[in-house]
Amino acid sequence: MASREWQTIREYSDILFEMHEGIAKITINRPRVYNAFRPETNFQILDALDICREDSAIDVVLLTGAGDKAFCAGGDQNVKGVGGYISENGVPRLNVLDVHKKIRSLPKPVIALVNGYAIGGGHVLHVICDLTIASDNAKFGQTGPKVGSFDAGFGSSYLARHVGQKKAREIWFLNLQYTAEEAEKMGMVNKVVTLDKLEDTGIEWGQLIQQRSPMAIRMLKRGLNAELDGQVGMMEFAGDATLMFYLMEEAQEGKNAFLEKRAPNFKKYPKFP
Ligand code: 2NE
Repeated sequence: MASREWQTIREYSDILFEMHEGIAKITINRPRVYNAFRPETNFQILDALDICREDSAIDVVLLTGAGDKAFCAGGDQNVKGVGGYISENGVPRLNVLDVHKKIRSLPKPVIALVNGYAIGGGHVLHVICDLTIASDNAKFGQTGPKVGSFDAGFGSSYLARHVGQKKAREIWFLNLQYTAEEAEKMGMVNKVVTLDKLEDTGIEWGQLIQQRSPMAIRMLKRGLNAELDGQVGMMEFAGDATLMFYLMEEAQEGKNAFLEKRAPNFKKYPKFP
Protein backbone atom coordinates (compact mmCIF):
# COMPACT_ATOMS: atom_id res chain seq x y z
CA MET A 1 0.00 0.00 0.00
CA ALA A 2 1.26 3.46 -0.87
CA SER A 3 1.98 5.57 2.19
CA ARG A 4 -0.18 8.68 2.36
CA GLU A 5 -0.84 11.27 4.99
CA TRP A 6 -4.38 11.20 6.38
CA GLN A 7 -5.44 14.30 8.25
CA THR A 8 -7.96 13.90 11.04
CA ILE A 9 -11.10 15.93 10.34
CA ARG A 10 -12.78 15.28 13.69
CA GLU A 11 -12.09 12.90 16.56
CA TYR A 12 -14.69 10.39 17.75
CA SER A 13 -14.69 7.36 20.04
CA ASP A 14 -16.02 4.79 17.53
CA ILE A 15 -14.85 5.99 14.15
CA LEU A 16 -11.85 7.60 12.51
CA PHE A 17 -12.68 10.47 10.20
CA GLU A 18 -9.86 11.58 7.97
CA MET A 19 -9.13 13.29 4.68
CA HIS A 20 -6.50 13.06 1.99
CA GLU A 21 -6.54 15.41 -1.01
CA GLY A 22 -10.33 15.81 -1.16
CA ILE A 23 -11.10 12.18 -0.34
CA ALA A 24 -12.64 11.62 3.11
CA LYS A 25 -12.34 8.28 4.88
CA ILE A 26 -14.68 7.04 7.59
CA THR A 27 -13.30 4.00 9.38
CA ILE A 28 -15.47 2.10 11.84
CA ASN A 29 -12.96 1.64 14.63
CA ARG A 30 -14.24 -1.14 16.89
CA PRO A 31 -12.04 -4.06 15.80
CA ARG A 32 -12.61 -5.93 19.09
CA VAL A 33 -16.19 -6.61 17.97
CA TYR A 34 -15.35 -6.88 14.26
CA ASN A 35 -16.42 -3.26 13.81
CA ALA A 36 -19.99 -3.98 14.86
CA PHE A 37 -21.89 -0.72 15.36
CA ARG A 38 -23.70 0.57 18.43
CA PRO A 39 -26.02 3.60 18.39
CA GLU A 40 -23.11 5.94 19.22
CA THR A 41 -21.17 4.61 16.20
CA ASN A 42 -24.07 5.51 13.95
CA PHE A 43 -24.47 8.97 15.53
CA GLN A 44 -20.79 9.58 14.80
CA ILE A 45 -21.05 8.33 11.20
CA LEU A 46 -24.06 10.61 10.74
CA ASP A 47 -22.09 13.58 12.04
CA ALA A 48 -19.15 12.77 9.75
CA LEU A 49 -21.47 12.41 6.76
CA ASP A 50 -22.95 15.83 7.54
CA ILE A 51 -19.44 17.28 7.40
CA CYS A 52 -18.84 15.44 4.10
CA ARG A 53 -21.95 17.07 2.69
CA GLU A 54 -21.16 20.58 3.90
CA ASP A 55 -17.43 20.68 3.17
CA SER A 56 -16.95 21.57 -0.49
CA ALA A 57 -13.33 20.41 -0.25
CA ILE A 58 -14.60 16.81 0.09
CA ASP A 59 -15.41 15.17 -3.24
CA VAL A 60 -15.68 11.47 -2.42
CA VAL A 61 -16.13 9.41 0.76
CA LEU A 62 -14.55 6.05 1.54
CA LEU A 63 -16.19 3.83 4.19
CA THR A 64 -14.18 1.01 5.72
CA GLY A 65 -13.44 -0.92 8.91
CA ALA A 66 -10.36 -0.94 11.13
CA GLY A 67 -7.96 -3.88 10.92
CA ASP A 68 -7.89 -6.79 8.52
CA LYS A 69 -10.71 -8.94 9.88
CA ALA A 70 -13.90 -7.03 9.27
CA PHE A 71 -15.50 -4.20 7.39
CA CYS A 72 -18.45 -4.39 9.78
CA ALA A 73 -20.24 -7.27 11.55
CA GLY A 74 -23.55 -5.43 11.84
CA GLY A 75 -25.23 -4.40 15.04
CA ASP A 76 -23.30 -4.91 18.27
CA GLN A 77 -25.03 -7.85 19.90
CA ASN A 78 -23.65 -6.79 23.30
CA VAL A 79 -25.95 -3.77 23.36
CA LYS A 80 -28.95 -5.28 21.64
CA GLY A 81 -31.91 -4.98 23.96
CA VAL A 82 -35.64 -5.07 23.63
CA GLY A 83 -36.72 -2.66 20.90
CA GLY A 84 -33.30 -1.99 19.43
CA TYR A 85 -29.66 -1.38 20.19
CA ILE A 86 -29.40 0.41 23.53
CA SER A 87 -27.63 3.74 23.41
CA GLU A 88 -25.64 5.20 26.30
CA ASN A 89 -28.73 7.03 27.60
CA GLY A 90 -30.68 3.76 27.72
CA VAL A 91 -32.85 4.38 24.65
CA PRO A 92 -33.29 1.47 22.21
CA ARG A 93 -32.58 2.52 18.63
CA LEU A 94 -32.14 1.26 15.07
CA ASN A 95 -30.36 4.40 13.93
CA VAL A 96 -28.27 2.62 11.32
CA LEU A 97 -31.31 3.25 9.12
CA ASP A 98 -30.54 6.97 9.39
CA VAL A 99 -27.04 6.18 8.13
CA HIS A 100 -28.58 4.36 5.14
CA LYS A 101 -30.72 7.36 4.30
CA LYS A 102 -27.82 9.77 4.69
CA ILE A 103 -25.49 7.76 2.45
CA ARG A 104 -28.15 7.62 -0.27
CA SER A 105 -28.93 11.28 0.13
CA LEU A 106 -25.31 12.48 0.13
CA PRO A 107 -24.73 14.21 -3.22
CA LYS A 108 -21.23 12.74 -3.41
CA PRO A 109 -20.17 9.15 -4.12
CA VAL A 110 -19.55 6.81 -1.18
CA ILE A 111 -17.23 3.88 -1.84
CA ALA A 112 -17.21 0.89 0.54
CA LEU A 113 -13.76 -0.63 1.01
CA VAL A 114 -14.63 -4.10 2.36
CA ASN A 115 -11.58 -5.37 4.17
CA GLY A 116 -12.96 -8.57 5.76
CA TYR A 117 -16.38 -9.63 6.99
CA ALA A 118 -19.36 -7.63 5.73
CA ILE A 119 -22.01 -9.45 7.71
CA GLY A 120 -25.54 -8.64 8.86
CA GLY A 121 -26.02 -4.89 9.10
CA GLY A 122 -22.41 -4.58 7.88
CA HIS A 123 -23.44 -6.27 4.66
CA VAL A 124 -26.30 -3.81 4.29
CA LEU A 125 -23.87 -0.92 4.78
CA HIS A 126 -21.77 -1.93 1.77
CA VAL A 127 -24.93 -2.58 -0.28
CA ILE A 128 -26.06 0.99 0.42
CA CYS A 129 -22.75 2.51 -0.72
CA ASP A 130 -22.51 3.65 -4.34
CA LEU A 131 -19.56 1.40 -5.14
CA THR A 132 -17.91 -1.54 -3.37
CA ILE A 133 -14.29 -2.55 -3.65
CA ALA A 134 -13.46 -5.73 -1.71
CA SER A 135 -10.22 -7.30 -0.59
CA ASP A 136 -9.76 -10.92 -1.60
CA ASN A 137 -10.18 -12.03 2.05
CA ALA A 138 -13.60 -10.38 2.33
CA LYS A 139 -16.64 -12.46 3.26
CA PHE A 140 -20.19 -11.40 2.64
CA GLY A 141 -23.44 -12.62 4.12
CA GLN A 142 -26.57 -12.12 6.13
CA THR A 143 -27.31 -13.44 9.59
CA GLY A 144 -30.58 -11.68 10.44
CA PRO A 145 -32.98 -14.66 10.53
CA LYS A 146 -30.32 -16.64 12.45
CA VAL A 147 -29.80 -14.02 15.17
CA GLY A 148 -33.26 -12.53 15.51
CA SER A 149 -33.19 -9.64 13.08
CA PHE A 150 -33.81 -8.61 9.47
CA ASP A 151 -33.58 -5.64 7.17
CA ALA A 152 -36.46 -5.68 4.73
CA GLY A 153 -35.59 -2.14 3.59
CA PHE A 154 -32.66 -1.22 1.36
CA GLY A 155 -30.79 -4.26 2.72
CA SER A 156 -33.22 -6.47 0.79
CA SER A 157 -34.80 -4.40 -1.97
CA TYR A 158 -31.64 -2.62 -3.13
CA LEU A 159 -29.67 -5.87 -2.77
CA ALA A 160 -32.20 -7.54 -5.09
CA ARG A 161 -31.49 -4.84 -7.68
CA HIS A 162 -27.83 -5.91 -7.56
CA VAL A 163 -28.08 -9.68 -7.47
CA GLY A 164 -31.66 -10.42 -8.58
CA GLN A 165 -34.62 -11.59 -6.52
CA LYS A 166 -33.65 -15.28 -6.33
CA LYS A 167 -30.14 -14.61 -5.08
CA ALA A 168 -31.34 -11.95 -2.62
CA ARG A 169 -33.79 -14.46 -1.16
CA GLU A 170 -31.03 -17.07 -0.96
CA ILE A 171 -28.77 -14.62 0.89
CA TRP A 172 -31.50 -13.70 3.38
CA PHE A 173 -33.22 -17.08 3.83
CA LEU A 174 -30.13 -19.34 4.03
CA ASN A 175 -27.60 -17.00 5.72
CA LEU A 176 -24.60 -18.50 3.91
CA GLN A 177 -21.29 -16.72 3.51
CA TYR A 178 -19.87 -15.73 0.12
CA THR A 179 -16.31 -14.99 -0.97
CA ALA A 180 -15.34 -11.71 -2.58
CA GLU A 181 -15.06 -13.47 -5.92
CA GLU A 182 -18.60 -14.87 -5.58
CA ALA A 183 -19.89 -11.46 -4.53
CA GLU A 184 -18.28 -9.87 -7.59
CA LYS A 185 -19.83 -12.51 -9.88
CA MET A 186 -23.23 -11.82 -8.30
CA GLY A 187 -22.90 -8.11 -9.09
CA MET A 188 -22.80 -6.79 -5.54
CA VAL A 189 -19.10 -5.92 -5.64
CA ASN A 190 -17.46 -3.77 -8.31
CA LYS A 191 -13.90 -5.00 -7.95
CA VAL A 192 -11.77 -7.41 -5.93
CA VAL A 193 -8.15 -6.62 -5.07
CA THR A 194 -5.59 -7.89 -2.60
CA LEU A 195 -5.92 -6.44 0.90
CA ASP A 196 -2.71 -4.40 0.51
CA LYS A 197 -4.17 -2.73 -2.61
CA LEU A 198 -7.61 -1.98 -1.14
CA GLU A 199 -7.03 1.58 0.00
CA ASP A 200 -4.88 2.39 -3.05
CA THR A 201 -7.69 1.25 -5.34
CA GLY A 202 -10.23 3.27 -3.35
CA ILE A 203 -8.02 6.33 -3.75
CA GLU A 204 -7.51 5.65 -7.48
CA TRP A 205 -11.26 5.41 -8.02
CA GLY A 206 -11.82 8.47 -5.87
CA GLN A 207 -9.26 10.39 -7.96
CA LEU A 208 -10.99 9.33 -11.18
CA ILE A 209 -14.30 10.59 -9.81
CA GLN A 210 -12.59 13.85 -8.82
CA GLN A 211 -11.78 14.41 -12.50
CA ARG A 212 -15.46 14.09 -13.49
CA SER A 213 -18.15 16.77 -13.29
CA PRO A 214 -19.48 16.89 -9.70
CA MET A 215 -22.90 18.05 -10.93
CA ALA A 216 -23.10 15.21 -13.46
CA ILE A 217 -22.13 12.66 -10.79
CA ARG A 218 -24.63 14.19 -8.37
CA MET A 219 -27.51 14.05 -10.86
CA LEU A 220 -26.61 10.48 -11.85
CA LYS A 221 -26.68 9.37 -8.21
CA ARG A 222 -30.04 11.10 -7.76
CA GLY A 223 -31.46 9.50 -10.91
CA LEU A 224 -30.21 6.02 -10.04
CA ASN A 225 -31.63 6.36 -6.51
CA ALA A 226 -34.97 7.77 -7.68
CA GLU A 227 -35.78 4.56 -9.49
CA LEU A 228 -36.00 2.77 -6.12
CA ASP A 229 -36.77 5.59 -3.71
CA GLY A 230 -40.24 6.58 -4.92
CA GLN A 231 -41.49 10.02 -3.93
CA VAL A 232 -38.47 10.66 -1.69
CA GLY A 233 -36.16 9.86 -4.61
CA MET A 234 -38.12 12.21 -6.86
CA MET A 235 -37.92 14.91 -4.19
CA GLU A 236 -34.11 14.60 -4.03
CA PHE A 237 -33.88 14.58 -7.83
CA ALA A 238 -36.25 17.54 -8.12
CA GLY A 239 -34.32 19.41 -5.42
CA ASP A 240 -31.17 19.18 -7.50
CA ALA A 241 -33.07 20.17 -10.65
CA THR A 242 -34.10 23.28 -8.69
CA LEU A 243 -30.47 23.84 -7.71
CA MET A 244 -29.50 23.73 -11.39
CA PHE A 245 -32.35 26.13 -12.24
CA TYR A 246 -31.15 28.53 -9.56
CA LEU A 247 -27.81 28.57 -11.37
CA MET A 248 -29.52 29.86 -14.56
CA GLU A 249 -30.03 33.50 -15.42
CA GLU A 250 -33.70 32.73 -16.09
CA ALA A 251 -34.26 32.01 -12.39
CA GLN A 252 -32.33 35.12 -11.39
CA GLU A 253 -34.60 37.21 -13.65
CA GLY A 254 -37.66 36.07 -11.67
CA LYS A 255 -36.09 37.00 -8.36
CA ASN A 256 -34.63 40.29 -9.63
CA ALA A 257 -37.94 41.36 -11.13
CA PHE A 258 -39.68 40.76 -7.81
CA LEU A 259 -37.08 42.76 -5.88
CA GLU A 260 -37.09 45.55 -8.50
CA LYS A 261 -40.92 45.65 -8.47
CA ARG A 262 -41.23 45.10 -12.24
CA ALA A 263 -42.69 42.39 -14.48
CA PRO A 264 -40.17 39.64 -15.24
CA ASN A 265 -38.98 39.33 -18.85
CA PHE A 266 -38.62 35.60 -19.48
CA LYS A 267 -38.94 36.09 -23.27
CA LYS A 268 -35.20 36.62 -23.69
CA TYR A 269 -34.35 33.07 -22.61
CA PRO A 270 -34.15 30.26 -25.16
CA LYS A 271 -36.82 27.59 -25.34
CA PHE A 272 -35.24 24.31 -26.29
CA PRO A 273 -37.05 21.75 -28.46
C1 2NE B 1 -18.55 -11.98 11.67
C2 2NE B 1 -18.46 -13.44 12.07
C3 2NE B 1 -19.01 -14.34 10.95
C4 2NE B 1 -16.97 -13.78 12.31
O1 2NE B 1 -16.85 -15.10 12.78
P1 2NE B 1 -15.45 -15.59 13.40
O2 2NE B 1 -15.68 -17.00 13.86
O3 2NE B 1 -14.35 -15.34 12.44
O4 2NE B 1 -15.14 -14.62 14.65
P2 2NE B 1 -15.92 -14.53 16.05
O5 2NE B 1 -15.10 -15.22 17.07
O6 2NE B 1 -17.34 -14.93 15.92
O7 2NE B 1 -15.90 -12.94 16.27
C5 2NE B 1 -14.73 -12.26 16.68
C6 2NE B 1 -15.06 -11.33 17.82
O8 2NE B 1 -15.95 -10.33 17.32
C7 2NE B 1 -17.14 -10.35 18.09
C8 2NE B 1 -17.27 -11.77 18.59
O9 2NE B 1 -18.12 -11.86 19.70
C9 2NE B 1 -15.82 -12.08 18.91
O10 2NE B 1 -15.47 -11.49 20.14
P3 2NE B 1 -14.74 -12.35 21.31
O11 2NE B 1 -15.64 -13.53 21.61
O12 2NE B 1 -13.43 -12.76 20.70
O13 2NE B 1 -14.59 -11.39 22.44
N1 2NE B 1 -18.26 -10.00 17.24
C10 2NE B 1 -18.45 -10.32 15.97
N2 2NE B 1 -19.58 -9.84 15.51
C11 2NE B 1 -20.15 -9.17 16.52
C12 2NE B 1 -21.38 -8.46 16.67
N3 2NE B 1 -22.22 -8.28 15.65
N4 2NE B 1 -21.65 -7.95 17.88
C13 2NE B 1 -20.81 -8.07 18.90
N5 2NE B 1 -19.63 -8.75 18.83
C14 2NE B 1 -19.32 -9.29 17.64
C15 2NE B 1 -19.22 -13.74 13.38
O14 2NE B 1 -18.59 -13.09 14.44
C16 2NE B 1 -20.66 -13.33 13.34
O15 2NE B 1 -21.49 -14.02 12.76
N6 2NE B 1 -20.96 -12.25 14.03
C17 2NE B 1 -22.33 -11.83 14.31
C18 2NE B 1 -22.87 -11.06 13.14
C19 2NE B 1 -24.29 -10.65 13.45
O16 2NE B 1 -25.13 -11.45 13.72
N7 2NE B 1 -24.54 -9.32 13.40
C20 2NE B 1 -25.83 -8.75 13.70
C21 2NE B 1 -26.80 -9.01 12.57
S1 2NE B 1 -28.32 -8.16 12.70
C22 2NE B 1 -27.87 -6.60 12.13
O17 2NE B 1 -26.75 -6.28 12.05
C23 2NE B 1 -28.92 -5.63 11.75
C24 2NE B 1 -30.00 -6.01 10.99
O18 2NE B 1 -30.14 -7.25 10.59
C25 2NE B 1 -30.99 -5.09 10.66
C26 2NE B 1 -30.85 -3.79 11.03
C27 2NE B 1 -29.73 -3.42 11.76
C28 2NE B 1 -28.78 -4.33 12.11
